[in-house]
Amino acid sequence: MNIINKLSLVAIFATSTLQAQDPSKLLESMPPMPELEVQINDLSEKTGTLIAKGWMAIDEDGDGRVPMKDVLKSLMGKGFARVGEGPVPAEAEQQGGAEAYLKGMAEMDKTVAKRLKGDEDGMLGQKEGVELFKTALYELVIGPKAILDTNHDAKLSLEEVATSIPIRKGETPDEEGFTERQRKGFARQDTNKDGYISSLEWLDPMTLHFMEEIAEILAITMWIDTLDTDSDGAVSKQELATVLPEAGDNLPESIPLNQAITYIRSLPHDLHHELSAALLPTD
Ligand SMILES: [Ca+2]
Ligand SMILES: [Ca+2]
Ligand SMILES: [Ca+2]
Ligand SMILES: [Ca+2]
Repeated sequence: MNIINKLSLVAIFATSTLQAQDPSKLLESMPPMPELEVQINDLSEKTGTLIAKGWMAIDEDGDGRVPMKDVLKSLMGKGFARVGEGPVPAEAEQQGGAEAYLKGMAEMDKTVAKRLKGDEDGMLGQKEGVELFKTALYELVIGPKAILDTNHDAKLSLEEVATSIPIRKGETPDEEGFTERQRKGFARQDTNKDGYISSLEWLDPMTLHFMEEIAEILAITMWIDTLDTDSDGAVSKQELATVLPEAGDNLPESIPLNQAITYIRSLPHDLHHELSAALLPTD
């Protein structure tokens, strides 16, 4: 995913106006969407479980539940929700956006932290992980689409989508009243080209990918200190290579634990998968 898209997604996270709304209320006026619900449940189960596996890094008694405040403490000790120092993706550098990128990531972390909700005892477990992801999915992915569906038929027409892509200065609408940008924005989401963005197409793959990436990075960050076998406060290239023997030059010289999340974010995404497979508990 290119960095501009990533930053615009960060902006969506930081400015979501839906946070205070109950997403289920939003969908009450819609026809039932069983296929969409199945997809939402599957995605929430998969990604929510991944987040929860991260939390289990501090589950000393192994009962599958950990205090929310300890999760936050562990993450913040590794640079979470602070403007990081460390490597920045090449695209962000090239576009002069290193500072904006690091600030954007810190803002995004803060919105994730606000969404963390423990149970009545302030504990987090698999259930809370799934809930966290499902709520975020409704708020950030489904909700904004549902708002556009003014005739409540669970699909979006070009007219409905165009209202979210206002005409800019210098743009000339065609004879039907749509700009090229509106048509392109619509076409990108109408993946089966039937002229509507149906409810299953509301699950924008780019946003989903981004949300899964956030979950995976958080989970890895929770576990990363288990690789610091000599306890010097950093994970050296050699220590990393014990679980990623094939990665070679893709590995950083060292990951300082107090900035770990920034370093982990900068790794190529296939290394995230390899790291989470090596570090996280298996089912
Ligand atoms: Ca526990
Ligand atoms: Ca509609
Ligand atoms: Ca379609
Ligand atoms: Ca070390």
